[in-house]
Amino acid sequence: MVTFLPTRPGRLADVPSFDRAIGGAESNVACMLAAAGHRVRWVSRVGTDGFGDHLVETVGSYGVDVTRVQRDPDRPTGVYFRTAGDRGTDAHEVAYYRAGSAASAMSPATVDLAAARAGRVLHLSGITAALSDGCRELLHELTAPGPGRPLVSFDVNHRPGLWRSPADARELLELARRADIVFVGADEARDAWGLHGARAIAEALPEPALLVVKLGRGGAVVLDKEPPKDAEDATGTAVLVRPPRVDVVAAVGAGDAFAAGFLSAPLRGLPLTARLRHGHLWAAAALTTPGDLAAPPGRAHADRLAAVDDTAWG
Ligand code: KDG
Repeated sequence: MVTFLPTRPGRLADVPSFDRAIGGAESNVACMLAAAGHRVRWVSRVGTDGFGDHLVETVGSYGVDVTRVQRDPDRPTGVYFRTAGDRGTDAHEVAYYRAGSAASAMSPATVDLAAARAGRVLHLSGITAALSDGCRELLHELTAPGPGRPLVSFDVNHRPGLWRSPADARELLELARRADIVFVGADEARDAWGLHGARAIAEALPEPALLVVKLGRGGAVVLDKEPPKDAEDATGTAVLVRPPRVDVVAAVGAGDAFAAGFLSAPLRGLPLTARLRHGHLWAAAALTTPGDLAAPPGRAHADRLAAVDDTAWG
């Protein structure tokens, strides 16, 4: 999706001009993982308009395989405008122009399912499920159990502005239950599902092997239901890591960056604590950037920071 970032703070009604950038939860994750050296494919649908060209070219310039991005001659590329939140808060206004967008025409019938399933990890977002009935069916298809299914990573990404009814939050819960790795903010679990705290979320989501609950400035906790594979995490099925302190410029995109950092670490065989630390470090890069998408920290630098002893991590 093309994102329009405000050139100055203030209400949407007052901001006079916007700068074009790119956003979109899955493409943000894809770009960061590719920038960090992983092989990544983005499967999506954009218009044949200039915004579609811009997206394909920009996402591709990060090293993401965009050859399976479809171009829809009849529907426009989705766009959204947002305001800048007050520094240090996530309060901002959003105006979506994506009803009837090219991406909303994705469905099990239009998407190349084999291309989507080809990687080791398939990362999906609840935002896509909210775009149309076809998109919702697509996510059900991709999360359905069956032979050849890659590891499914699902970021709940509850966006009340996109859903048509509050009951749609149930849909997110159902999709999350079918995933192997789930990312959810404690605040969105409270708002969408009325669940308070990591324990309640874990009880409502017993199926995923890995459940990552983000607690804002309190850090993130990962609940691992698989048997421990390494000495560091051998004693616990729950690991909490607090984030480093940063001066927040804009919080949008931090969740995607966290997911990308967390996913990057197991692809390199790193243990749970390191996964959370990488998630926080990548999120810090996004938190200190005005746009939705940030460059991930360099691998050597991130590894050095992730390896410092526990006291430095709160
Ligand atoms: O997580 C960041 C995304 O929310 C942002 O880039 C845009 O995908 C987006 C959305 O629909 O809010």
